Amino acid sequence: MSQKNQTLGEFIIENQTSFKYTSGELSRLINSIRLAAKVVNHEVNKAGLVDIIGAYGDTNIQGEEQQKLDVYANEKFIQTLTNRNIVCGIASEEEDDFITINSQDENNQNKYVVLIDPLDGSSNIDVNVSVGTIFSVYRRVTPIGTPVTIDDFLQKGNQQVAAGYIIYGTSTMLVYTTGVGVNGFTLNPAIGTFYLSHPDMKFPKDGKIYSVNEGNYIHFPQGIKDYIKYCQMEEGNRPYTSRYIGSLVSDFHRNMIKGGIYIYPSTSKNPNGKLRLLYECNPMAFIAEQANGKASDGFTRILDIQPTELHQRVPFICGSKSMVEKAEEFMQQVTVST
Ligand code: AHM
Ligand code: MG
Repeated sequence: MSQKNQTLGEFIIENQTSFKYTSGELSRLINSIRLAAKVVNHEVNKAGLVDIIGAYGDTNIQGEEQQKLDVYANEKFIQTLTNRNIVCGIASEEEDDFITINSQDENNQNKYVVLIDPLDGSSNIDVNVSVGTIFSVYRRVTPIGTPVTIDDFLQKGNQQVAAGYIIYGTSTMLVYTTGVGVNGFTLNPAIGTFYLSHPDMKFPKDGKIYSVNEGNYIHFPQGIKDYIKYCQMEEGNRPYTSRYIGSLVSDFHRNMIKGGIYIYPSTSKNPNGKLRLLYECNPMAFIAEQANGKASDGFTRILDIQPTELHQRVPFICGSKSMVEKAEEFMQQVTVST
């Protein structure tokens, strides 16, 4: 029986039998993420003290400038995941192509692939605002013992076996699901241990917070413009409150606790929005659904979208179920009437 103040290590051991593929492998995988999270957390917390922030002088595949801590986090997560003979492939926001891992185990039994955004919202680092790590885990679909292929990564989100995020905020938390609810663990930095602080997290069915970059308003689809106006209208429990950190993990986390909706829609400039399906939207959608929330692109459930590319983008509407359904209604009304 999970209880508050249980350590993450204890929780993993106690709950590994509830995972449908009962083996210790997934537990070891979560354990390695826990370790990398602590290492990255240590570095993120030092960001203001040492000369580690600032541009690294390189650009990633999306043409965005990488920050030093992005590179650091990417290396640490890859290193930690590679060292444990569990993962056979990794895809990362910071890597153009997926990485094949040759197991040191001579039978090469590694079954899992991990997709990761090592440091999301990294433009927030140099102004001391929360950033996060997002991860998504699948079982490979190609035969065990052979090198991974792109098919192992281009799986629908509904095939995820685990997903989670780490939020480096006022405190550091690891929140994850293996398909049986969502649990949140807070790091006690004095002793380096994560404790279960938020058992069985759930989105309130409805909420009062909407999170969207309204600076892009004129480029939004009509359905989203109409929904935003609806949020602002004085009626019932509205107007809602607008809160946008610009760090998906932090905006999502707050909305899950308080009730709210996060929107990154398509825009006239970026028809598929900004966020990446495989290592941003799918893991957040899996967590949202496991917490009674909902995630869609306005028309289709995020978890049912067939990916076609590693770094694919998708419009993203995610949060309290009633709010997402309302936003979808507005999107679909416009399609019907045009
Ligand atoms: P990143 O992966 O380059 O950090 O971009 C993802 C981030 C999200 O965390 C955040 O919600 C969004 O980009 C903010 O974008 P914008 O500044 O366009 O509103
Ligand atoms: Mg990102």
